[in-house]
Amino acid sequence: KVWRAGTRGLDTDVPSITKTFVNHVQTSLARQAYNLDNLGAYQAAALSVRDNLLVNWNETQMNYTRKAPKRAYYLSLEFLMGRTLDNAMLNLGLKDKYVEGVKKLGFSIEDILEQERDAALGNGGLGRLAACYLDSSASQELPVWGYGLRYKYGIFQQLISPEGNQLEAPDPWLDNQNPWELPRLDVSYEVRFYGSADRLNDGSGRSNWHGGQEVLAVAYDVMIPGYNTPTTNNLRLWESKPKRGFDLNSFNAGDYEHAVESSNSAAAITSVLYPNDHTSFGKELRLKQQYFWTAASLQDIIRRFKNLGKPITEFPDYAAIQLNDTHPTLAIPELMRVLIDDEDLDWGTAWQIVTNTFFYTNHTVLPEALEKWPVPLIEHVLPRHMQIIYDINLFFLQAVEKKFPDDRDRLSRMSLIEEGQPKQVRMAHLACIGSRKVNGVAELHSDLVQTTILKDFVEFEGVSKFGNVTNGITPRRWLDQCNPELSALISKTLKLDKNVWLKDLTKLEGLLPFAEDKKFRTEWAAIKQRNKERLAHHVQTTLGLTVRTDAMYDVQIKRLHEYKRQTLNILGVIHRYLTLKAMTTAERAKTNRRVVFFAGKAAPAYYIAKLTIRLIVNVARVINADPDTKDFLQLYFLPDYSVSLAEVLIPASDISQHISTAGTEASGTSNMKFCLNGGLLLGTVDGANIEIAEEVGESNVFFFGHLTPAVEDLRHQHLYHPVPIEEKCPALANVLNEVSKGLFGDGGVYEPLLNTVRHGDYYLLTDDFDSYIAALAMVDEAYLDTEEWIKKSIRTTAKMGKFSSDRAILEYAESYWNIEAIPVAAAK
Ligand code: DL6
Repeated sequence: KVWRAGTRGLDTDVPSITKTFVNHVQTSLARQAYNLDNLGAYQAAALSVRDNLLVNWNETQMNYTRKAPKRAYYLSLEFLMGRTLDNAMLNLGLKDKYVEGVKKLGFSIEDILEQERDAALGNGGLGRLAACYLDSSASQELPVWGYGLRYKYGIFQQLISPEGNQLEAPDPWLDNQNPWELPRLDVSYEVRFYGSADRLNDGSGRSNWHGGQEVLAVAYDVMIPGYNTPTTNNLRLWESKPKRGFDLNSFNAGDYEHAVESSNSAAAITSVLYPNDHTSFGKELRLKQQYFWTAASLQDIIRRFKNLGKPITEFPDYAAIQLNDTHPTLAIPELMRVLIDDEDLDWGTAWQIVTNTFFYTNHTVLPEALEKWPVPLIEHVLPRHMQIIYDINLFFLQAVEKKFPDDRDRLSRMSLIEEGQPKQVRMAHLACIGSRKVNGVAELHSDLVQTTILKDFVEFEGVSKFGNVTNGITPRRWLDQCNPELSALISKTLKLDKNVWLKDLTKLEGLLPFAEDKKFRTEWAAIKQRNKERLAHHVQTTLGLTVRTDAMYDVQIKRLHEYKRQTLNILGVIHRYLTLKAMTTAERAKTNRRVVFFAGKAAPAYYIAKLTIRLIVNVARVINADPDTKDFLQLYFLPDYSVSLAEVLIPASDISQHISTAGTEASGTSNMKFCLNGGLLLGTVDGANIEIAEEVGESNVFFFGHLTPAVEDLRHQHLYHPVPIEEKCPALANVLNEVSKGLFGDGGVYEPLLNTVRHGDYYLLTDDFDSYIAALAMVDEAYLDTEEWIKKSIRTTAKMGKFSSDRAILEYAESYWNIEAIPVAAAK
C-alpha cells in the first residue's frame, strides 16, 4: 500500500509547491522572492512543508478524538530530534517535488537543508531513542504523544581551544524562529512549588497543599509525521511562564529587581537542558524541571481523559504512560496526589490506578547514574509529594515484611528511602513499584537489571513484571535520509519500492544473495567511497582540514565517558603510531591506511572526559604532521557532535567502535546505525552489540575483551592483588610512558587521566588492551581483502531488520501499553 500525499488536498505538485513557497516569502516572511538568501528560502520551504503537515496533523487528532482509543504517552526529559525539513519531506513522500520546486526558484535543496539548526534537546542515546520512537509510532499509526520540555537552550555547543580544551557555548536554537512548533497559548496549566502541605484530620489521608510559588506551563506542539501515512502525531513541549507578569507593588515602589524576580525564576525552569548524562545530582532547578513537566503533562492527559466522560477508575484503560528512565518518576506521587486530594479516592483505589498506568524503562545500571533526590530538598520543593512517598514506602515495606518476615537487610535494601546524611529517595525503586511493567533496553542489560539493581524487586513482585525491549532506530532517518544512494541501490536490487522495505526492514535480507554478485559489490563499495568523499568535503569546508579518502574510516562517536572507553581507543591509536614509527618505509607501505574519527561532548564538569578530548586533539596535531606516518594514519576530533554530523559520519564509516567495559553500555544505538549503513562493528560483548552479532553472525563482527561475569572479579583483583602495569600489559605501559614524557606536548597535563589506568583501572583498560590491539589487527587484515570486506558489509546491512524502531515500538504497543493502530480513513 503506497500512500500518496496528493489524496488529501495537500500541495503535492511542483507548481503548487512553488506557489505556496512564494506566498510564504511575501506574507509570512515579509520578504521579496527575487532577493532571498538561503536562510529565507529554508524558512519558506519549511513553512510550505508545515502547511502540509498541518492538514494531516489535524485529521489525525480529530480521528483520535472521534475514535477515543486507549493512547500512550511517552514522557521523556530529552528529545534529540535533529533537523526536521528533510525528514518531513521524505515522510510525506514529497522530497522529489520540493527538490524540483526550489530548483525552479533558483535554490539548491542541499543549501537550504544546511540552514536548519538541530533541535538538540537531549544529551545522547536516550534522547535520540525518544525521537526514533516518535517517528515509529506515527509511522505505525499508533496513538502516541510525546511530552517533554521546550528548553530555550539545548545541549551546549562544543568549541575546542587551541590547546585542545573543550569550551562550552550556549545553543540558542530558537533564535531564528522555529517553524516546526505551534504555540498553544490556550493550553496552559498551573504548577505549584514549595508552600506547605497540611494533612486533613478526617481520616481520608488527604492533604491541603497551599502557598509557595505558582507558575504556568504553556504548550508548544511539534508535529511528528509518520512515514508513508497521513498519521501525524504530536510532541507537546512545555514552556514555563510566570503566573502573573510581575509584582506591581515592588514595581511601584521602585524596586524593579524584586518586581521581576519571580517572573525570572518561573522562566528559568525551562531555560536550559542539563548537559549531564549518566550522573545523578541533586540540583533544585532540575527537580523543578522534572515536577513542572510531569505535573503539566498529567493535567493535560487527565483533561483529555475526562472529556470522554468516563469514571476516573477507567483511566488506565485509556492512558498508558511510559517513563523514559527515572526522570519523570515524580508523575507517580503526582498522580496519587491528584487522585486522593482532588478526586477524593481512597488510597487503595488510587494506587490501583497508578500501578496500572505507568511503565518504566531503565536505561543504565551504572551506580552513579541511578537518580536519588535528597529528602530535605523534596520536602522543601514538593512537601505534599514527600508525604505521599513516605506513605507509599510504608505500605510497600509492610507488604515486603509480610512476604519476607524478619529480613531487615532486605527492607533496607528495598526501601524507597536510603539512610544517610541526608536521606535520599531512590527514584528507580519508586518507578519500579509504581509501574505495571519494567523493562531494560537490550537482552544483556535487561538481565542485569533483574539480577543486580532490581533483584529484590523481582523476588518480591515476580519475574513476569520485568521484561526486555531491545532498542531500535528509525531506518527512515538512519538510512533513507542520511544515505540516499544506498537506499536507492537497495530498492533497485530488491525490486521493491522503498515504502515497502523502510516499513518492513526484515526485507533487507533479500540483499544476502547479492553479496556474491561482483557488480553489486562494486556499486555498494562505490557508494561507501562517495560517502567518504562527502565526509571529507564536510571536514574541508567546516574545519579547513584535508582528509584522505583512500583509507579505512574508523569512527567512534558518542558522549565522552570513561565507561565508553574513548581512552582505550586513543591509547590504541598511539600504539599504532609508535608501531608505524618503528617500521621501515617498505614495511609501512604494506600496512592498511586508517583515518580515525572521534566526536562527542563531555559533561562540562567531567574533568577526566575533557582531558581525554585534549589528549585526542594533541595526538592528532602530532601524528597528522608526521611525514613518516601521515600517509598511513590520520586522526581527527570533529567538534560539536550532533545528529546532523552523525548523518554525515555514519554512512562513511568502514568500522565503528563500541568498546565499553562489558556490562556497562545498556544498549547503544549508534552501533545499529553504523551496521545498517554497511559499516562493520568493533566492539566488546556488551549491550546491543551482542544481539547485532547474533543477527549478522560473529564472523562479521570484531569482538574483543573480557565478558561481563569477569568484570567484578577483575576489579577485585585490581584492588587487592594489583600487578604493576609494566608486568601486566607492557605495550600499554609503553604508550602511557610516551604520553607522560611529553610526546604529544603538555608533559604532566595528562597524568590524572593516565593514573585512572595505572591505579585502580576501574574500566579495565589494562585487562582489555592486548585483545583490543589484536582485534584492530584483525580488522586491518580483513580490510585488506577488499572483496571479502564488502561481502561482510552487505551481509551486515542485510541482517539489520530486527533493529528497526518500528519493531521496538510495536513490542511496547502490544506487550506493554495495550494500544492499537488507529489509521486515518483513506481519503475519498
Ligand atoms: O536506551 C538508550 C540509551 C542506551 O542505548 C545507552 O546504552 C544508555 O547508556 C543510555 N542511557 C542513558 C541513561 N542516562 N540517564 N539518565 O542515557 O540509553
